[in-house]
Amino acid sequence: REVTGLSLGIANHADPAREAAALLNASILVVEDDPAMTELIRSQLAYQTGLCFVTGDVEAKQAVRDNLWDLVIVSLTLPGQNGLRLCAHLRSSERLRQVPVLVLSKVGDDRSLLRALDLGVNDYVTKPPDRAELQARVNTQLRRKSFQDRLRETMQMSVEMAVIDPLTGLYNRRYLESHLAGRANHDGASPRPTALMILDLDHFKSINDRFGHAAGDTVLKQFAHRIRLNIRGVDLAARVGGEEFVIVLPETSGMEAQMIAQRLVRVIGQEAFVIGDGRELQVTVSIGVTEARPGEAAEEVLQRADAALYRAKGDGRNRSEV
Ligand code: GH3
Ligand code: MG
Ligand code: MG
Ligand code: MG
Repeated sequence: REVTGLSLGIANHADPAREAAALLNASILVVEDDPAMTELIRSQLAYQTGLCFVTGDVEAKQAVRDNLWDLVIVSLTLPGQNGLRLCAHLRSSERLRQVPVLVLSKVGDDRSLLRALDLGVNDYVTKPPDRAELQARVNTQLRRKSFQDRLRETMQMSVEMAVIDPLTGLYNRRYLESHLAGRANHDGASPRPTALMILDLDHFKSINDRFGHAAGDTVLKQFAHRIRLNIRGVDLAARVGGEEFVIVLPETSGMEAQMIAQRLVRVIGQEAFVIGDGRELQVTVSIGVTEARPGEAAEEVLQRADAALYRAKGDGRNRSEV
């Protein structure tokens, strides 16, 4: 197997069944207005399960808007310049550029073909297509598309792995730090303050000691879930340590954040956590809240929140302090 630097990560995820399916169950849009040519292509690509035919550029534009195709085959002999115009449309957005385009060109019409290639279409076949050639060119495009889809997924996965805590699905400490560093530059932009809170589960060590580490992990997951359900979409929640979390609340004062934190304390403490086998367990959290001052370094803000958390612990836990 060929292993290049780029394909290394993807090669690990290579899946022959997926490969084969990509070549046979592709969604292919054919834009052709000549009925005889349509029938010929239909028979030559009969082994493909996802063929769809339209006769004009208007239907084609709608089809590519509504679906992400694996391949679009465009006849350059549509009336007027509609074939070329469609090719231009298919290269006009980031989303559409993911879809390979194969054009069917008339023998002798080199002008249209050159313009299509110039627009960025991926390949061409002259009409009437030769069965083996059409199949080979279609397969080549589908194989490349499948590889690129896999590459995109892999890259997206590694980006996520770099910033997401796998246990809870919340952001990790690294992401929080870069977010806070970036936020400092925007401070002057908003007249409203930003609040920050640190949450630390109470006596979490004893949960592990009594019920085991797996139960502790279950609690952490459910805790994160409850937190996420009770904050806004614009708030950023991160797991920054074993049982320590930070929430950044844009456009929120320290007073408002304190009310939110008190609600979170209730949301965690009110209802028991289920840790498997129907066992239930009471969990509480302590929270330190602070308001970020304009231009203040993230480190100072975190330290002030941590001091408030320390007081909340000292005052008996299961509470929030500013
Ligand atoms: P306090 O109320 O003062 O915060 O008490 P605590 O027991 O929560 O504090 P401490 O910091 O002493 O203990 C935290 C415990 O969290 C220790 C460690 O075993 C546990 N822990 C850290 N990371 C994980 C994890 O990923 N999973 C589980 N299950 N436990 C973890
Ligand atoms: Mg702790
Ligand atoms: Mg602790
Ligand atoms: Mg703790």
